[in-house]
Amino acid sequence: MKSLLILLPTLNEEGGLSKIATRIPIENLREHGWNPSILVVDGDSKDKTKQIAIENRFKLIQQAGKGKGAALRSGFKYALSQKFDALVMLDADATYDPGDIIKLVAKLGKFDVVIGDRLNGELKDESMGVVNFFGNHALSWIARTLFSEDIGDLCTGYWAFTKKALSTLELNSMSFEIEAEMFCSSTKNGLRIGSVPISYSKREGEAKLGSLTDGGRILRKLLVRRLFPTPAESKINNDKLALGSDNESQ
Ligand SMILES: Nc1nc2c(ncn2[C@@H]2O[C@H](COP(=O)(O)OP(=O)(O)O)[C@@H](O)[C@H]2O)c(=O)[nH]1
Ligand SMILES: [Mg+2]
Repeated sequence: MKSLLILLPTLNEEGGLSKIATRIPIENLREHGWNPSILVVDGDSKDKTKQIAIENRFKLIQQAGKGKGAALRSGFKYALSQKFDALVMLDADATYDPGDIIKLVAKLGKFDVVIGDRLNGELKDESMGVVNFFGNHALSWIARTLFSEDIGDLCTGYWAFTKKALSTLELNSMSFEIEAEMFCSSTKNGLRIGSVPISYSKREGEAKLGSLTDGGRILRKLLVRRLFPTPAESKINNDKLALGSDNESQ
């Protein structure tokens, strides 16, 4: 049996987390040879998010620093200190279908990294506003052009990595530009990137991403990584990234 770590970044995501908690296809994954465990990396939520994680017996750690990028990097660092064969990350706002985890991990091996592609998948009603729709297409096109690498949906929050692939990533993003940087670093390290079409639904709760500000940050990250493929020192010291010692549950 291979082990799979499922990483969920959360910031005040009680509605989304409680919805997806019951939908993670634990049995189906086991039937496909994967033994899953679930890791919630929280940004100090003030609602019931942490309680829901604990009730569901998920591993809960507190992120270092602030922002989704910092949270994912905390989660990756924790993951790399553990024994596992692959990692899947997805947003906890119930926009992504946890059932699609099966489709992503099925392609690992042939690929080092697999993304869930919303733009070539099924966008459900009210899942993505017009600005975000065009912004996501434009940023993905810019990424393909700058890096000569096929990527259908740069800003997707659904990614799967082999442990080896994850260990090669060099990241210093603090916020929503993290996925763009994951793409740039994967390309730089010669990782094979595959994709599967997925569905995308209306989120539960409030969005944290601001379309224009964060779109600008993502574009800037693509340009900076094209010129400087390796990140300069991060704003948060790698040693300070959480390993879950103080805030862990379970
Ligand atoms: N731990 C943590 N999670 C965050 C933070 N900001 C956003 N998230 C989570 O990242 C995911 C994506 O955020 P969301 O607002 O839906 O942005 P979008 O999907 O890119 O529009 C959700 O699960 C959020 O709860 C943060 O600062 N810390
Ligand atoms: Mg979202």
